[in-house]
Formats: sequence, structure tokens, C-alpha cells
Amino acid sequence: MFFGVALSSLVSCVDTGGQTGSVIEDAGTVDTAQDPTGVCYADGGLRTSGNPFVTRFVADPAAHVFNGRVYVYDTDDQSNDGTYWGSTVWHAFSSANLVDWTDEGTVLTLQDFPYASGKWAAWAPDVVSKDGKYYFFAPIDRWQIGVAVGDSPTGPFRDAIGGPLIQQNRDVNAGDEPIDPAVLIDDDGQAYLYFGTRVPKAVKLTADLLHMDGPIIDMSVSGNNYAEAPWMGKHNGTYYFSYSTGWPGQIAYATSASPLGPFVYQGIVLDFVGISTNHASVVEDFKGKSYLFYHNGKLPGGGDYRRSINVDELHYDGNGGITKVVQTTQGVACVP
Ligand code: FUB
Repeated sequence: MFFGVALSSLVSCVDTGGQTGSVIEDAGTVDTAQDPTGVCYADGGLRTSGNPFVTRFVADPAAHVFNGRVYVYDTDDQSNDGTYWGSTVWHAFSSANLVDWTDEGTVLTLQDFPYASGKWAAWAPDVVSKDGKYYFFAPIDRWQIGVAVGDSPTGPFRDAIGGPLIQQNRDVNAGDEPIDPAVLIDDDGQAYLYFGTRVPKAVKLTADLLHMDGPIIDMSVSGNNYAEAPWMGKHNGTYYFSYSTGWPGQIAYATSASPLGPFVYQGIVLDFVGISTNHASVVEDFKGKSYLFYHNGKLPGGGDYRRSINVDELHYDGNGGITKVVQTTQGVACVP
């Protein structure tokens, strides 16, 4: 049965210029039986996100599903001077269907942390939700990691501790460069923070997510090819640790029965992306599919310091392995 509805006046279901996916301007009719929301089908068929899927230079995507919406938290490359990763603010985008993206703007700045030097290095962040609050884990100055908390996925976030959660010169085994925080809250409620350059670090967090609850450990990953950009996921009871292998790097992954390892190297999730850094995150289940978010330099004017974010489907094989993600220009299909 076909239910048609004219869409000639519908421009977009989002409020931003941030999207690059197809925009319905003169869509004729849409099959509302296939797509009850009326946003996914246009004249040519199912719309796709396009890659990169935003027109702003942002990098280091940390993607999560909150309240039925995908939120992607980023380093804001748009505001650096194009010669280094000089960002001082973090940016976010969100979407309910992976095609229409809302530019949530700057969601946090270095100035929100009183102990930050404020000069630069608002780099790869992560955000998790617990008990109705949203915790923004922010690398600051390249030598400390702070936490800000908010009541919504886009804040406003405020410094939650009054000092750093991790600090290079204060904390035993914080490593040479405590950057790239990634947090997993396990099924039993225990939270783990992963971070670090060249040596993957992990530490348990207290129930309020604001303090370390034990020593910082060096994670054991066979193959020893860890460089940066840690991400921890869980699939069918197995922990999947992914990370970049270098500069340039691929995104590799290793698995373990424990969130603290030891991890066994399994293979490559994402090949080189054509620039000096690689950084990815996994959405394990959004409306029935898994997705990999990553950055490259493919927006016009893009490059090492002007990166932009992409999304492609991620597939597990029948044996618990991850099939290497195919980097596409069409991106992913709209999910109503
Ligand atoms: O954005 C600055 C740095 O580049 C990040 O911290 C790394 O993961 C790399 O992507």
C-alpha cells in the first residue's frame, strides 16, 4: 500500500547549515508506508548521509546514543589556524536518523576549566551518561584530563571537580601524554577510563565518575602497535579495544574477556585515512546497526589540521571479528 505526501515545501528537518546529506527541497512524493516519519525517502530513493557528513572542520569523533539520538563530540578544527591542532573548544553534532545533522555548536571550552592554561589542546573528548547526568571527559593542555558535568547531552557543562581527574605530574603512571580519554561504563555499573599516547592507560573510576578508584595500569595489547585514540566497546560479552597505530595510523582492534585486558590483537577496523592522524569511535547499536565514526581530510580545504567527520557501517563477522570498514563517500542510509 502506498501513501504519498507532497514534500515540495519541506526543506529539512534540521536547523543548521552543518549537514551535507541530501536536502529535500523538491522531493515530489515520499512513500510514507516505507517511511512513516517522512524524512528518509526523497525522489531518488533512500537518502544517505554523505561523507564527510558535516561541512565544519571537526575531528576525533566520540559518538554515543543518548535518548534515541546520536551525539558526536569533536575537536573543533575549524577554529585552529590551519597549521596545528590548536583548538581551544569542543563542538558537537547530533542526529536522529544519521542523515539530518544538527550543529549543536561549541559545547565546552578550555576556559570552563579554571586550572587549564587556556592556550590550546582541546583535543579528542568523550562523553558518557549516568543517572540522568552527562559527563564530559576533556583532555586539557596535553598533560591533564578534566571532567565537566551537565544535565543534557549538549550541556551546559560545568567543571565537576575543581581540578584534574588525571594529571601528568601528580599521578603515578599517568604517562608522557595523558590525552584522548575514552570511558566505558560496564554492564555492572563500573566505569573505566582509557587514555594515553604510545602506551594505553586504563584506570577504574569511582561511582560518581569524578575520581580514580585504583592505580593507573598499562594495558597489555599483543602486537604492541598502540599509538593513541583508544576506544572501548563491548559486543556479545567480549571487550573490543580499538586504537590508532601511529602517525599515520590505521585503526586496529584487540579483544579480551576483561575490560582491563590482557588484549589480543585481532586486526584492522579502518585503514589509513590519508592524513597524519586516525581516530574512531563505534556506535554498537543504533536502530539495529553498528557504525564507525572517523575523521579524514576530505572536505574542501581539509588536511592534517583541518579534519572532518565520517560515518560508515561496521559489521561483525560470524566469529566475533570485525570486518574492515569500507570508507565511502555516500556514507550511511537514513534510518527513520
Ligand atoms: O586532535 C588532536 C589529536 O589528533 C588527538 O588527540 C589525537 O587522537 C589525534 O586525532
